Amino acid sequence: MDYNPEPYDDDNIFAKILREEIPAFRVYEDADTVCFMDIMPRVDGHMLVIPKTPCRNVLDASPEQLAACMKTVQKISRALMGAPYGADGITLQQFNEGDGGQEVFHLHFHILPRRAGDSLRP
Ligand code: IU
Repeated sequence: MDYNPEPYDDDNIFAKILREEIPAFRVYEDADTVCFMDIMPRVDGHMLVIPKTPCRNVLDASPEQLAACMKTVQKISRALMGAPYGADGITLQQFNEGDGGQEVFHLHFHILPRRAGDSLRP
């Protein structure tokens, strides 16, 4: 089945964060991606990784955008597992389209550092 996404909306909140029109606590940045703290963390240390180029979600992404995001996701996740943060595990989440749970329509990956026995806040 064909996927015919809505056009990318340049006014979405993550596009504004990329343009630094609204603030975000950035923890990492490279040529292709930015990682920043989620404003409504579902666990302590909840972060988001986004591509710098326009992209609605995974369904809409190029292989290069996916590769760049996953490279950053892995880098940050490995760092969180190490000292000093010392997470016990990492949950990754990613949502596509409204019915798939997506609220902000710029591709993003949730990094949720986990502690033994914790649970995700709603
Ligand atoms: P989504 O369901 O994967 O699209 O969730 C969007 C996430 O973006 C959600 O976890 C929000 O807390 C988060 N967020 C943010 O970090 N900063 C913002 O200004 C807004 C949403 I609006």
